[in-house]
Amino acid sequence: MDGTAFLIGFTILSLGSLAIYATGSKQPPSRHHTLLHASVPFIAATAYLAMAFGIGTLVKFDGTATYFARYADWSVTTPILLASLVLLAFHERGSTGEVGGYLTSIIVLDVLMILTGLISSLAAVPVIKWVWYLWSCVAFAGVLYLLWVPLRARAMERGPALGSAYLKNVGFLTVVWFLYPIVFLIGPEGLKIINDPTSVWAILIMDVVAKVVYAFFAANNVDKALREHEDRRTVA
Ligand code: RET
Repeated sequence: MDGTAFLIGFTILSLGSLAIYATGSKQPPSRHHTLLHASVPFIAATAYLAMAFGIGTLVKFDGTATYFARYADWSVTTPILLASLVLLAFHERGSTGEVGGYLTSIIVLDVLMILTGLISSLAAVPVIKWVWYLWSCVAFAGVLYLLWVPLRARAMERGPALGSAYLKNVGFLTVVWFLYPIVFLIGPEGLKIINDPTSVWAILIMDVVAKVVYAFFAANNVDKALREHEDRRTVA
């Protein structure tokens, strides 16, 4: 794989990080969302730079590559994206025990999903590969359950404006995140239906959507909801 795609990824993601920070709210109560969302493409840009230089790239016996930098990126950035949603669901409410409990559970499941996906990518024996792939999908199901059931209920309790922003953000995130196990499944780490360059370009587009496009979409929904939420509080 030549480094062009990785360098393009590095450029888009680093400029994306700057743009998210420059245009995002710097005032409470949504400043932390800006910081969290700006840090995600910054971390990913670092991983793309490493991949462009071949750092952390392992070519296995069957000739396929595992990009360790990609898994390192995901194991840090996906928890940040989830933390932002948990904080939105509890916006300025919730005991530290409850918020901390949800944050810990969802991050543990998410990191397990990424690490077991990495093990699946490295496994040479097909049965072992698919057992780890399925185990990663179980962790993914746990993440989706927490987002769609208890956390959605908490967000809805915060009123219609915040509830609807939470739903829009979780809906977007769920659709994009579903593409990752599909590309893994059909890519060189799985059934080898698509080759390495195709899978690298597909993941690059998905990363830009999941980290940069999502950040603008989420910030727009959160800012609008917070304005409505504050207006309602002032009238009441
Ligand atoms: C793997 C392979 C094994 C099965 C599953 C996976 C899920 C990966 C996901 C990754 C999301 C990454 C994002 C990065 C951007 O910040 C590890 C591909 C379920 C959901 C959103």
